Amino acid sequence: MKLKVYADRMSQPSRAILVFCKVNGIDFEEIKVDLSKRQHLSPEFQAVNPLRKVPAIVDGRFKLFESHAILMYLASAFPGVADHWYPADLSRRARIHSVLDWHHQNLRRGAAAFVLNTVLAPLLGLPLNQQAATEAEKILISSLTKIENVWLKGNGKYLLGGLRPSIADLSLVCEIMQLELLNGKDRDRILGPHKKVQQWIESTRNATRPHFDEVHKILYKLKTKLSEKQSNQADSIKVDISKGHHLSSEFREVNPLQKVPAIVHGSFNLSESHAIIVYLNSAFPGIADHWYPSDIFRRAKINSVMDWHHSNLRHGTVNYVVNTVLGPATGRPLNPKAAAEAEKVLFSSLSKLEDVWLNGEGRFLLGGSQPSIADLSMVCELMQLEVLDEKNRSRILSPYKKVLQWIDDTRAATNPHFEEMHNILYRAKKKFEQQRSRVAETSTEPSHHSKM
Ligand SMILES: N[C@@H](CCC(=O)N[C@@H](CS)C(=O)NCC(=O)O)C(=O)O
Repeated sequence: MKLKVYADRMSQPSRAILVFCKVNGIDFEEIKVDLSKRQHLSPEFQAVNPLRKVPAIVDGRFKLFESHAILMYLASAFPGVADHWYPADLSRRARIHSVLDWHHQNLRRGAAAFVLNTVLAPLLGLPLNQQAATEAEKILISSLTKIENVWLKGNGKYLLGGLRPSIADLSLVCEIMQLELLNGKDRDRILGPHKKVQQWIESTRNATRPHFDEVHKILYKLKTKLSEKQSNQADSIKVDISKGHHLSSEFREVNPLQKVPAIVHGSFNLSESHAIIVYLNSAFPGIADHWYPSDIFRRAKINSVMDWHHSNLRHGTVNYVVNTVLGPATGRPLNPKAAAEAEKVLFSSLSKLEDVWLNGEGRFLLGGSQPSIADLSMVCELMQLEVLDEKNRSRILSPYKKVLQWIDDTRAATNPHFEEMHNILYRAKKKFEQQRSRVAETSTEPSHHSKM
């Protein structure tokens, strides 16, 4: 009966076993145990490996798990495996055991935990853990340093000065290969200083080609997928208006109008938030249709609300908040007359929202059951009313029940990102509240200079 190898090619020790069998011409059947589908937890697989981990083998009636033990067994049980893989010489064999034992708690522990907590966790439905990643990075770098300075010391191409690879080279290199999944910056920081390690990876890959690359294909594919995802991610660059950063010559290169937001996508620059959101919708695949529907009529209605927004809701809200609270923070005095004008515009805009665009059954503007870019833009505008004192905010918003519900619905549909992005506003709200209560306290204290 053929040897059965139970493996998932996403697993480093599984890949080491598969490469070993292929390089040594061992006749085997690969049985995929898909970890992402939790097949390792099935009763069938549990009968093979009660620890429910891959890799595992069944050779006739003999079952075995733990990749290092499997490599030793295969090297001993199958004729035709060259001696360099697992030398008969007692002391060389013992040194190989020594590296393999060390590997579990060091290189493997560091590499697996680092990749899990910087890249893989979200794909497995787990949260990324920055603290675990930092810990793992220390173990990983210290392990690579040991490999470089202890086992790759000397002129040999492989561990322990070997001229040809052993099972220890294969196991450790397969472990390191998962670093391919990291972003370029992390990978360079971690592997860059270890020149001998880099050379050794190349030598091991070359010695086991084409099987090495074939078995690692799954990793290269995932790497491409992840780097496409990374290149779709936006870097947010802070332009601090309170420090006048928007007036700097660097930022003028990005947006000659000296306003935020602005984007740079490759060699393309764009300003004006509505134009930016419309562009992002078309330039990035995978954005759900409800944000900016492809239906020409729904799209036109969304454009119509967003055009109206500039001179109405935005105009009213921004001028009201600047002239009642925010002005001094950006070097502008409060202007009660401008505030009164703005308040009229704001009230009239809120009435229009309530009676025209939120009129009907839908939770969002224009009767939508899911938010569009118009909902997002306008709710974000209204959020700045948070910095008003609570009585004033409630005076302005509470007559508009549908508007209040719509703000909550848009927040819920975009959380946790909505809250994360508005944290700065909540902090400012607290600061202004404290300021107000300090002013209130001093104004109620009896004056010591009173002439009573
Ligand atoms: N020390 C074991 C490690 C095996 C192991 O951790 N396998 C992982 C895949 S890389 C696994 O099966 N994980 C499934 C789980 O833990 O639920 C070996 O070298 O074979």
